[in-house]
Amino acid sequence: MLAAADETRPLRGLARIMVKTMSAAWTVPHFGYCDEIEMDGLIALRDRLKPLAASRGVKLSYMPMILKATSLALNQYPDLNAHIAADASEVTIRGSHNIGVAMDTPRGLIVPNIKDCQARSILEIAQELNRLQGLASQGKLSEDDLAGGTFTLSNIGAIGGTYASPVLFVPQIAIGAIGKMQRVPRFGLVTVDGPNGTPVQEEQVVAKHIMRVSWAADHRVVDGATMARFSNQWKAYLEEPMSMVADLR
Ligand code: CAO
Repeated sequence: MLAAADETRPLRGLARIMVKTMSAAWTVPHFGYCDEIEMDGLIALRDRLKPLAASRGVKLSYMPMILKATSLALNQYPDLNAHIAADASEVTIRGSHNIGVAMDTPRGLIVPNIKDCQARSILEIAQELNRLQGLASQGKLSEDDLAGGTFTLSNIGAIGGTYASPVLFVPQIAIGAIGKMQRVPRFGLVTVDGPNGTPVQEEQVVAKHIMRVSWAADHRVVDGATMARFSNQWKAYLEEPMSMVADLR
């Protein structure tokens, strides 16, 4: 078969914006940090909340709960919800948690943000995510939907893959990429009958739902220890979702 003719395409519109933003991001010294999260508790919570969400006309994926956990963790690590000045002379800690969600659309990558996640319930976040997803798929997001993001999550696992190396969305200083949730073997404690018929706990290989997260942060202003502590808190919320209730305001 003959090779097809070469084709040169101009980079315009969203593609042009991606050239500019990603080139700017690559000048920032950043570091990566990964961890894995056991999602069985969150799966059970979503199963319970899904009918309630549906009765209010809301489609509930895992993202709204992940976004709420992010906002609750940012309450404890507010320095990560920040913008850095172009000349790196100052950092502005942002009061609102306007968390961007990277979206794969027919026109390319676009990152609208959910305003004030700190003040929204999980179902309100879900409702807003539904709205943004609907507009993004039709190419109808407003400038306001796209402006003012303070932190970003990219659920690349919705398409596939476990780890990623996300690129900062400057002037934001941190971003997280979420991998595909998978059922995999892990060690866990199982209750079995002991010698006298009394229940005892035994370590066995058990099935767990695992989701990986890959964070990237601007190493000029964020140190690895802060990112690790933030990630630990975020992981704790997702693995024990009832703990989110304790910190809701
Ligand atoms: N692991 C397992 N299942 C996942 C998943 C994951 N990481 N992410 C989504 N799913 C599931 C959802 O729970 C949903 O299942 P149900 O039908 O049972 O509810 C289904 O897949 C479809 O989810 P969705 O994609 O419609 O919704 P979402 O809220 O999870 O994600 C969005 C929304 C916009 C983040 C996603 O659609 C998307 O566009 N992801 C791609 C992001 C991207 O391109 N990042 C790269 C940026 S750098 O170039």
